[in-house]
Amino acid sequence: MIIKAIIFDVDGTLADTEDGHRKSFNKAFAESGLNWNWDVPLYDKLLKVTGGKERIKHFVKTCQPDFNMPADYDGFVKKLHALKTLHYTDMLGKGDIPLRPGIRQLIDDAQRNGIRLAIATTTTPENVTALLRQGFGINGENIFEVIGSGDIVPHKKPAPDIYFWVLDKMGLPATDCIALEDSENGLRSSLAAGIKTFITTNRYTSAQNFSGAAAVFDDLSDINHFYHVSGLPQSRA
Ligand code: XBP
Ligand code: MG
Repeated sequence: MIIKAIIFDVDGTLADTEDGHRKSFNKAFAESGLNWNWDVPLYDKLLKVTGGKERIKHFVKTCQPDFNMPADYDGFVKKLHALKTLHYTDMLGKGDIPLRPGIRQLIDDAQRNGIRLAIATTTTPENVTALLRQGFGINGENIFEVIGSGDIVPHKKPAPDIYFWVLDKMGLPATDCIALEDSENGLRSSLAAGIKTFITTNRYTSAQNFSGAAAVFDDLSDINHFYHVSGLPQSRA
């Protein structure tokens, strides 16, 4: 297989973002007068639901049986989530969440080798923009020829929709691409789209089930090992 494109997940893959998301949710709850607090063990469980708005609704359903739902519940969740996004992008803008080891090098090498780059994520588009600008500079978004994010597809990961959307925009078959993911939900999504997938784990995902992955790594700090295992060309001088 000659790899023509790499499709990247964002949260947990490009950067270790989930704790930043968690703290931003908590800030939005406090500012909205809600006494909800998502600690690490709870967030670990809530992460099985992808998408922030969907996660808030799942939390209300499973952990807040006495919550007095406002008449416009969807509007309430949307507003709460928009506040969370403000806090999260502010955190990214301050440079509090760096890229994970090896990511910068992988992207530089891929560009040098003519490998196409794309993103497939469930996170909100503003979050992707803020992360890419912080991690790769003001033109960070231009590195990726296709960015699939947020509510652009009807079903978020583990459904394959976002990967199908990205493949369609790139005009490539799944067999020409590899995906890089950090979570079981992400892996189920990319595999269901027929894409060979590599995993880098983090504190929230390391105990998850990665059956079907091409290989699992702690991170990409040994980038040449990753190139060897994945079949990507080695760095050029
Ligand atoms: C991770 C997610 C996201 C973030 C929160 O997705 O599930 O929902 O936790 O982001 P991925 P939002 O790893 O596919 O990027 O609050 O913007 O949804
Ligand atoms: Mg992820």
